[in-house]
Amino acid sequence: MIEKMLEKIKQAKSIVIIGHVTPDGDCLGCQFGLKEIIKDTFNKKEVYAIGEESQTLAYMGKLDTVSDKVVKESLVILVDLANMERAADKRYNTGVDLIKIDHHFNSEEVGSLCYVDCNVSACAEIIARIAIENDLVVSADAATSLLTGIITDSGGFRYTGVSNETFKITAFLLERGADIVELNKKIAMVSYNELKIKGYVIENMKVTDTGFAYCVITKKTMEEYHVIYEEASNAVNSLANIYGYPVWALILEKGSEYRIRLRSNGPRIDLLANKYGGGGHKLASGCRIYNLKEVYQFSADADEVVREYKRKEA
Ligand SMILES: [Mn+2]
Repeated sequence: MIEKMLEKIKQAKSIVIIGHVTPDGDCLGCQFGLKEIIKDTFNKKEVYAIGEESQTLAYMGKLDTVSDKVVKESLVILVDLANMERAADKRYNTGVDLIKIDHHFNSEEVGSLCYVDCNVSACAEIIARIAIENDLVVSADAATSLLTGIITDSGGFRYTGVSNETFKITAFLLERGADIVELNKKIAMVSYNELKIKGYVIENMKVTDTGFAYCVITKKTMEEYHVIYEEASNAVNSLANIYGYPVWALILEKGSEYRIRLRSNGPRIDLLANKYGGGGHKLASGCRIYNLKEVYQFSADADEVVREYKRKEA
């Protein structure tokens, strides 16, 4: 499959790389990293990374803007994108050909080639592995982008999916010039307002009887704390690792709905997310509800997941 993929890349007149909406470090890391690798390996190939920017990850670079005509003439590569409704550019289907590289559980199968490996910590790990195995050119910038993906998606080498392979790949990226100390510094930086909203989350968290911890952040609260949606949503892990509360979530108002960022260090919660029209990984998923009344039902369902888990554990 990888050989075919590289052949398609080689043959393509131009390439457009698309990730998901509200991009994280892995999404943008894959977009910038893959773009750089293709440009450096296949001389003079036109490669564009398009989609949504992230204010908090702006140090990674600027995305491109392309006309409909360019997309139509291009091979489109999707990265770190499980469900097509989350595609950061809706023109993904208008290209000459479509391929996909992803690491999400329940990743939608699309395109003429769809390479999904859910055993890795980050999509960036797959791209780095392809580069290593096929002797593609990986510059220091590309290595930095891919390592950003690995570090952010693995929570600093702490989450499921981290393996000896992850460290071998990381060693390779360091050899190629990625500066892990600098990178960790950048990733760890928070704004004053971001820290304050974390305080709000801890102060205003609710818990259910059995062990689900959550906090609702409305648009009004975001305004009061002068944070944008991304900054507020980064506070999800302020509720992580509390004894007795293996499942936690942030419920954030966005537009006319509420996005739920659901996390676990025990029971799998992707099925719960599925029930609410979302999905993701076994221990990190997302879904949405449409009004605050639904919070009661959602927390009751999450509580039930924890109850079942604790019953089995006992
Ligand atoms: Mn990812």
